[in-house]
Amino acid sequence: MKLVMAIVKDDDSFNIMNALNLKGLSVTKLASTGGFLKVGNTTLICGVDDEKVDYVIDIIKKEGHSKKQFTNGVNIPGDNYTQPPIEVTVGGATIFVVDVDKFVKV
Ligand code: 2BA
Repeated sequence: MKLVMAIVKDDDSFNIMNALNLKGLSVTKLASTGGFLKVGNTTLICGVDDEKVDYVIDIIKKEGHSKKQFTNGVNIPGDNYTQPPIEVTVGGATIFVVDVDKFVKV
């Protein structure tokens, strides 16, 4: 068994969860925050049999869209300099697949 952990945009999380649920797959949504932009994003965790991992990734790929976003200007402490905003491309999704040693429901 594998745990698919996908960091997605908040805007895409509803559609991704719906698509997974419609295919009979369970998913849990965690509120998370990106370290670079320091804005909210969503981490979805989905435990699946090994042979379904690519299927899950395909669903996330289909429902997750990338978007361009600007960073906030950052004040550097002790410095009169504010780092100017830069444009970055966020998503569609950042996905980690990890081995599950044990899966129990009691
Ligand atoms: P953030 O850390 O807020 O990053 C948002 C976007 O900013 C990133 O999009 C990337 O385009 C850019 N970015 C991130 N770090 C950067 C840096 N040091 N210098 C320049 N640009 C940078 P994505 O790559 O699509 O990542 C979206 C979110 O996925 C990230 O939000 C973070 O929450 C998560 N993430 C991405 N890679 C990760 C990793 N290796 N480990 C853990 N979380 C990750």
